[in-house]
Amino acid sequence: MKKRIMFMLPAVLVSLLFLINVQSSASQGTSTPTKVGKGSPQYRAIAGVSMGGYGAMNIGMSHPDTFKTMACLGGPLDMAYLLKFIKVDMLGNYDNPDVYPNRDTAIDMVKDLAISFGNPVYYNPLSTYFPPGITAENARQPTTLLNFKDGEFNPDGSLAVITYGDPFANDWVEVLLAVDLNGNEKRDRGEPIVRQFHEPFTDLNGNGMVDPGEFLDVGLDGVSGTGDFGEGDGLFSFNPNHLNYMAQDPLTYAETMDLSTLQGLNFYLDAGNEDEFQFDIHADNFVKVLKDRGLNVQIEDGFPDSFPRVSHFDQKRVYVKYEGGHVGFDKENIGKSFSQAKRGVKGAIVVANRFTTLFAFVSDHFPGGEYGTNPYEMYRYSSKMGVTSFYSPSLKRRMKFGIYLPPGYKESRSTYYPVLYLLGGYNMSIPGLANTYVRAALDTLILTQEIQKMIIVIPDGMNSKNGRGHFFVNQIDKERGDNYMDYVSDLIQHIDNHLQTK
Ligand SMILES: [Ca+2]
Ligand SMILES: [Ca+2]
Ligand SMILES: [Ca+2]
Ligand SMILES: [Ca+2]
Repeated sequence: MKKRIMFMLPAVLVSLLFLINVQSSASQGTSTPTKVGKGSPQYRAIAGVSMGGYGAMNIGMSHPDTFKTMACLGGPLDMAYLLKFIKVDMLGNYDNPDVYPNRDTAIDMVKDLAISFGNPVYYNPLSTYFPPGITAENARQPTTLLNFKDGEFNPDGSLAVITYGDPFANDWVEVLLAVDLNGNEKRDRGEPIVRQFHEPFTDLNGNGMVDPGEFLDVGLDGVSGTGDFGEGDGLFSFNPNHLNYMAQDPLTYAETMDLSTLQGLNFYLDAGNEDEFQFDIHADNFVKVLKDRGLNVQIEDGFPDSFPRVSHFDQKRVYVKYEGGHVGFDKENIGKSFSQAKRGVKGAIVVANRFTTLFAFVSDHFPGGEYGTNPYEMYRYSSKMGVTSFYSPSLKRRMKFGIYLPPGYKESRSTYYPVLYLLGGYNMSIPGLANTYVRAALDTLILTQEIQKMIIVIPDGMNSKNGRGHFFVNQIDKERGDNYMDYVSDLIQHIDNHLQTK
């Protein structure tokens, strides 16, 4: 059924349409749909890249009655591992960052994680955002905290602990504190970041867990006699903000979800074997949980077919490990990557492989469907791609979203389509996905019958209060954030109310 042809530039594509014998959809669109305008889980998919990959899996796995197919392209799936990464790899190696894309963005991400889930590094009973001793009044100016004890760097409290700017002096970090070793009231290279994720422990028996006798019951500050959070309670204590991370953890959903529900879900994952955020380890850990629960997962080293050919899988659960890092998304424009892939740009080909495989997996797991189009339909009832808006009752304001309607959509009011919700990466704009290049790629995939006709909806991944990513959660900090998971729910309702969804 599925033919293979090259991706072509849109103008070339149009002229070739008349030469290619394509299947007409006219005879397929007449069947009576069983469900109208309500949406049905087997005809809904949610997928995303990087931050949006997390959002897709977090929303999808917490709403298995809404989505049956979900996909994560190189995103966080294991929040415990994400916390470890922040503590050890990011903050523990602060002045030798190997973190893509740069320090500025990495710090913004920590801020946005703090807005979304609470500050991962410190516990402050007075604020989910600021470290202890810091308020909105002193966060954005030179502030020195005296007698701030820390078992790792300042056990007797004799050193000053300070606010600081990074990468520039006036670019206030707000959510982190540094130890001012040389007492000059600013952070110099090599001066450590205070990290109070949990009580000190040593994994003496090497089992990767905290066992009795392996931790010091001295509180999060790591110093005995201060009476801080967790001290002397007989338990291994960690920053209570971490509970908010673990409450929205795809890996925990996979561990705890009813087995028959989990079995019913279709998962597609990919990750680069050199991912700078180590999201490949997240995917490995997620797959291990699925396997531990007795579920088969097909694992591929590399894409079986490479752009312009498209990989297809019959299996319910697939994980593709591709060669490379957290590639492509610094461009923040997937459409341009499709364009570059046609010219043979190597990194862009990886991006194109990742998205064509995603689209094909989603399509192959929607039952039935309309494949193919024809020249008349593509002219008379051409596909649409654009950015529009709707009123979100949860956020009490109009919100943007991107939308793709397949060729032929406008031809009949009684033809119904499955929907893919596609969530972008951190700081990726809606037009980075909803643009003419992506539209041309989707049209071609439909024309060549690699994918069925579907509606694609692209929610807004930006927190309107700061113009940065929001992780598609109901953010814990209502002053700096908002209920973006509820926004996605509102959007689904809007789409089902106003579009011809299966
Ligand atoms: Ca200093
Ligand atoms: Ca242990
Ligand atoms: Ca203590
Ligand atoms: Ca304790």
